[in-house]
Amino acid sequence: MPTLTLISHPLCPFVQRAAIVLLEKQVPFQRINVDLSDKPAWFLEISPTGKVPMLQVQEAGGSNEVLFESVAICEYLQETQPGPSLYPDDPLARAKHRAWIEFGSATLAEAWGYLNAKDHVTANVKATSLKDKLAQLEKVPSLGPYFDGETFGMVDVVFAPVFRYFDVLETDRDASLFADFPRVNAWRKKLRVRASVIAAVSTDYPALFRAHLRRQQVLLMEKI
Ligand SMILES: N[C@@H](CCC(=O)N[C@@H](CS)C(=O)NCC(=O)O)C(=O)O
Repeated sequence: MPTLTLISHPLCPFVQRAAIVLLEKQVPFQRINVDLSDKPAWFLEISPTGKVPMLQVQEAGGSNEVLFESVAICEYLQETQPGPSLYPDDPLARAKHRAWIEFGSATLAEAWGYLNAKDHVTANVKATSLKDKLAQLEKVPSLGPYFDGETFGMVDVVFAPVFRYFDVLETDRDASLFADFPRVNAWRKKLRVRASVIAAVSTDYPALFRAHLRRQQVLLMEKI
């Protein structure tokens, strides 16, 4: 088995995807955090995008490869590591899951825009877009307790870091975002107690996330 090193940042939701997959599959790995505000030369040397996550794959024979892009990393782990499959076997179902993963990335972007809004107009626009996404999820027949019923899978992996933001804040304003979507809300609560989801971030994640929002002087700062 190769030695795996996840090149990370403590707050990055894309890093969390790879960490959750590694933890679900119980694969040993090391983690190295990179200061994204002052990227080290070694990181810029190996990263085509200058972004985390990256996964360093060191084979016992000496070869050393580096992967970038969270979805590519998750798919590599899914295909190479033992442990429970995070995709359905049926190709049609699998394709649907991949489409919802893309939807998860769009939902993450709306959530991030909402949380980082510095004025009421932007916050309201982003809240509306986010609620549109939650409304679509609410209609998914398989939803509950996980995205695909009883089986935890890659769509859950992608949504867990999105929901984590709101779990940390839990302000009245954010609770109201989920109020009209009881099935999504129950899903969110199921994901936040999953061992791999909990272990994907450090225990100081809530403090680091709040500090980030304060530094950005976001509108929500009044609430945290
Ligand atoms: N599409 C990429 C997105 C990764 C990404 O945006 N990572 C952020 C941190 S959450 C980053 O490294 N940003 C540094 C930069 O853009 O300079 C993926 O899925 O891996």
